[in-house]
Amino acid sequence: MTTTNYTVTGMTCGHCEGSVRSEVSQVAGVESLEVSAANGTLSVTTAAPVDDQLILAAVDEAGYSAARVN
Ligand code: 9UX
Repeated sequence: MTTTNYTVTGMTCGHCEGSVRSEVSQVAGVESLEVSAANGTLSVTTAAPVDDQLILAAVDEAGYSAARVN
């Protein structure tokens, strides 16, 4: 398992979190994720190293902007 962390800008409420969760959970290989509007963070756990472009695109699709931290 690999956990990859991102900062996400623009989320301010629980519905924002839900939008990000909904999109990112559909990315191939994503096992679980944690998203926090309060902290502006997203952590994605995958079986194999994550494809950043897919995660970044999914967050963009939800209407927010992500940057990888680690
Ligand atoms: Mo809540 Mo987030 O009303 O973009 S959905 S602020």
